[in-house]
Amino acid sequence: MSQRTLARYLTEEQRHKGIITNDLKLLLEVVARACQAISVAVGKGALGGVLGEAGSDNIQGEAQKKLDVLSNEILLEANEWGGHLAAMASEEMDLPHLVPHRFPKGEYLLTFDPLDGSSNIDVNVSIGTIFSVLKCPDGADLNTPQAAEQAFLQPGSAQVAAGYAVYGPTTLLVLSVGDGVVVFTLDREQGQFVLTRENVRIPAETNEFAINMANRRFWEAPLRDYVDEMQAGKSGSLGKDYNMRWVASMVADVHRIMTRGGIFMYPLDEKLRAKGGKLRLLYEANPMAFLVEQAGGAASTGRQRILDIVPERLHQRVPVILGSRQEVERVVACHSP
Ligand code: AHM
Ligand code: MG
Repeated sequence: MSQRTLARYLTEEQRHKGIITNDLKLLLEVVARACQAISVAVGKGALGGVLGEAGSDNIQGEAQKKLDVLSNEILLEANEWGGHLAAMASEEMDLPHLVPHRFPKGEYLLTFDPLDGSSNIDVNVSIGTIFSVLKCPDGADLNTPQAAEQAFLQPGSAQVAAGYAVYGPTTLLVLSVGDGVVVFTLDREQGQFVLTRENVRIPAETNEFAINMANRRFWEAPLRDYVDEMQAGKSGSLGKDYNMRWVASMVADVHRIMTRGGIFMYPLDEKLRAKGGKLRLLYEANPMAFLVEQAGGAASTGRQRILDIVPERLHQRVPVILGSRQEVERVVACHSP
């Protein structure tokens, strides 16, 4: 049988299941092309002059890397002319980016973290792009970037598609249009994404956890209790040993969980209390929670299902605990009074 490319997968989803519209198909193909372009830039590294600091800060007060800025520009330019979008929002921009008047407007909203895992760019460790697609509400005010922010403030359960690209030894695109999770591998010679895994399922049980242990002294007591139990291993109440991994690129840590299970945690801690968490709801937590649930896993703040949160701000942050269902349920149980 011939290879199933991304274009073919999307066409078949549309034809047989009627899940996606023409515009959504176009949008996802354009996002995938942008990820290919980012993958090329990432692959050139020092030879392409793309490593190092950009010399600017984003809205979150984080120093931007050259690749953060370049990836953001690639996604904006690729998506603004196609007529499928009403507006875009990104980790790297204070306010939404409106589709310029010279182009037609469509019915979708796109949010993205153009280059996730920025601290790993210069050390040649896997990084990625995370994106989420929402429907633009009828009658939304898109006259100014400030007014447009309101249209994005929808719970993650309203996402119509979400995905991430991982720029690692291979470039992968992991996607859900609400019909399970599929994985495409970039065929660099042919320049297209080819379906290499279908019906991704996250095992319900695991013995692997991912958390930045350096923050342990700042965690809340329930989280500390939960991690202590895992560290006690065979000699503790769980009766099994656990292993720990922390790449510090959410895309890579989540992809490991998509491949062999595990639990990923960026919890609330004393340092982060005023901000609400480290990871951003609209373009990190929500798309990853959508994908993880579509693969049979769970995603919670510890106290609430992530996809149920009604956002109050574009760059809102949340605690994130996601992965193998049984482990996430145990963390939630630790947080219950
Ligand atoms: P970024 O989007 O600016 O790269 O930040 C998000 C990243 C996640 O990919 C990762 O899980 C986390 O920050 C790592 O944080 P830390 O360096 O505190 O371990
Ligand atoms: Mg990020």
